[in-house]
Amino acid sequence: MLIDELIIHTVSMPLVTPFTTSFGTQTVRQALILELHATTADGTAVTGWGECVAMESPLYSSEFLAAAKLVITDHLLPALRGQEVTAETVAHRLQPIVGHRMAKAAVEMAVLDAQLRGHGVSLASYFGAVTDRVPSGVSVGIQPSVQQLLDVVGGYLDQGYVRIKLKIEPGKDVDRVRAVRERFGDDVLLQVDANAAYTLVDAPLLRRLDEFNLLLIEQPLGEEDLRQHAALARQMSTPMCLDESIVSAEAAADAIALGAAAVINIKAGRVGGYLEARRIHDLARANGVAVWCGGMLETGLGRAANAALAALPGFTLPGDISGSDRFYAKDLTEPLVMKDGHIDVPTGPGLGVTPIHDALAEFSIQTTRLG
Ligand code: SMG
Ligand code: MG
Repeated sequence: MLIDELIIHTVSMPLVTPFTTSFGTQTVRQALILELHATTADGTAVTGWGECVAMESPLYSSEFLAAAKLVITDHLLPALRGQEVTAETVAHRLQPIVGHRMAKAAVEMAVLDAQLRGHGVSLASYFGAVTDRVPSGVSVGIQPSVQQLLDVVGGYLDQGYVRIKLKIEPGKDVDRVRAVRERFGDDVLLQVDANAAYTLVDAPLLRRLDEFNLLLIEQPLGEEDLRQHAALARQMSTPMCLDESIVSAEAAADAIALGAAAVINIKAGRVGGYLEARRIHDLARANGVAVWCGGMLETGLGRAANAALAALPGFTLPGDISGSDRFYAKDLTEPLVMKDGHIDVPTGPGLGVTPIHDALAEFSIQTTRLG
C-alpha cells in the first residue's frame, strides 16, 4: 500500500479511579491514536488504526507522548512515504531510527490494521490464534491503605477476574501480599509488579515474598539490570518475570540465556510492535519460558489487539487484559467486556474494532493531519 495521510489524534481519557504504581499516580490516560489512510496496489482506499502506549512522562520507560508524536511526524512517517509499504517491512524500514519503539509500534499497528482490513482478515487469525477468548487478569494499583486494597481486590474477584496483580513498592510489599493472601486464600492466582522499584540489596526483603506462593514477581529491578535479575532469581523461589527489560527479541534471548526471566510479560508497544511481540512469544515458547500479555491502559484499540495476541498458544498465563470498564467509564471503541473471567478475541477484519466517532471527538484534545 501507499500511505496517503496520517492523522494523529491526541486523546485524554479520564480513568474511573486513580492508578498508582511505584513511579506515580495517573488519573487520566493521554494517548496517541493514529488514523492511517492508504491506497492498496489495486487502488482500494483502506484505513488503519494504531495506538501509541507511551505515557505523558518518561517514568515507565524513556519514551513519552510528546516525543513519540514528534518522532512519528518528523522521522517515522517520512521514512515510509512514497514507497510501497507492508506491515511485515515497516520495522525493517524504520530500523535506521534508533529506539522509539512505542512510536514505531503504533505506526506498524496502523499499517497492519489497514492491510488486514483490506484483506478482510482478523488480527487474531493473522497471528495464528488458537482460542476465541482469553483469561482476564487485573492490575491493582497501590492503594492508600491495606483495607482499601482488600476492598478493591475483593471487588475485582467478585467481578470474576481470574488473576490479581498487585503493584508493590518498598514499604508496601510483604504486608500487602500477606493481607491479600490471608483474606482471600491461597487459591487466588496472585502476582506482584514492582516497576523497577528495588535494587539487588533488597534481596533478603524480596525473598520474604516466597512464602506466599505467587505466580511471579514482575520487574523488581532496573530496566538494564539483566545480570542482577538473574542473581536475584537464583536467590528466590518465586518465578522471575521481566517487563521493562524486555525491549526486543534480542533482549528476551539475553534474559533467557542469563536465567533472568522464567516468565516474560509481552507488550507490543515496549518491543516495537506486534510482529516483534509475536517473535518474542515464539522464542520464549521454544525455550520453555511462559509468557503473558501486559497492558498499558490501552483504549479499546490496543486492548483488542492485545486480546488477539494473547490468543497465541504460548500465552499460558492470564494477561493484564481487563474489561474496558476497569479503566474507562466510556471507551474510545465499543467496550471490551469481561465475562466469566474472559475477554472475547475480536473476529472482525483487522483489529475488529474502530473508534466511535463521537467518542473520538469527545476525548480528542489535539488533531494533527499529515497529508
Ligand atoms: O493496562 O491493565 C493495564 C495496566 C497494567 O500494570 C499495568 N501496566 O508495568 O505492567 C506494568 C504497568 C505499566 C503501566 S503503569 C502506568
Ligand atoms: Mg509491569
